[in-house]
Amino acid sequence: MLSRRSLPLLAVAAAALLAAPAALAQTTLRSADIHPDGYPTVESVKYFGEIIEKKTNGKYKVQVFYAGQLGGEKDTIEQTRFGVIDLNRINTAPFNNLIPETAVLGMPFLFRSVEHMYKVVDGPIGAEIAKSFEPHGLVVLGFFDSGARSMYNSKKPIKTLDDMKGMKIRVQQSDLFIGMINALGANATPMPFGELYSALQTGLVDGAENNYPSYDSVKHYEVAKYYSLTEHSLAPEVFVMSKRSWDKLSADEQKMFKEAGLEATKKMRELWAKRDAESKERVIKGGAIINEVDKKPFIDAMKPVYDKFVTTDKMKDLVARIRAVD
Ligand code: GTR
Repeated sequence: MLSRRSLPLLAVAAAALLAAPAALAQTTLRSADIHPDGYPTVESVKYFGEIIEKKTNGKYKVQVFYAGQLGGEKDTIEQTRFGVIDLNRINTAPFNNLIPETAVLGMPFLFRSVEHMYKVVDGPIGAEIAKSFEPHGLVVLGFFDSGARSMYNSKKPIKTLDDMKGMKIRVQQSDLFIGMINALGANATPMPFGELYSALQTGLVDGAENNYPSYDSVKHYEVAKYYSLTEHSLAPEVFVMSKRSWDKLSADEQKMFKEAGLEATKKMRELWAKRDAESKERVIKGGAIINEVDKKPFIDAMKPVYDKFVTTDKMKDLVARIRAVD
């Protein structure tokens, strides 16, 4: 039976109920990726979302818009900076023109191995480069692996530097990548990844450069079967959050997001190693012809690229420090 004395208690309970929807209000964070569902980057950001949802008791959810549903990488950078997109998994290359420090990570033949790259991005240099995103409205939550980028084309195997002459090679929208390809004697054509299959098919370009999983996932090997192991750049992927969305989080939530970013990075690297091997097998089965390349002439041809793109003292210092990491 309700007594008079229970009434204030009921009022408190009713007020709590009314307040509850606001407290539990769910925010769905939108995340962009140009890769298809199932790709390691997409799966790792989904994993990030699962961690966040659990840790915030459902307050935040992440929805990954994969396969370029929100646009090409260059467009989504702008949308992320302005908070239209909350999260973005993207290669470091499309950031090069906006944030010069990121170009350091894509410099040709700079990293000696994937382990070297991990050591750099996981250490103080990575933290410093991550900081350079903030004045541009972005917070870095993790650097993901993107393997090594190699040349592929529809014409012939690239064995010597001479084979690059006159080739029309698609690159990411980054002056550094344009400079790299031109310095090899080819003609660089920047375009979004999503347009590349038909550009290869129609002969608008002869080739491109990428890792095995990207070459595989959108079946570029069907229209460009020569894959030559130049392994010229290890430019990693970066997982970023819009600073506008980040600033809406409490300090505790920001900590959770950073931790979840690290977990997603770990997950991505596991998934990547597996996918890299699977993709190599799949492209070979699909008709790709893979050849080794004597890298020395390619490395030598990159000297002017360093002179042209490593211009500030800060960048020179970063390159020297990266080389010194063992
Ligand atoms: C991939 C990378 C993408 C995109 C693509 C490209 O390796 O994962 O983010 O940069 O290359 O070449 O456009």
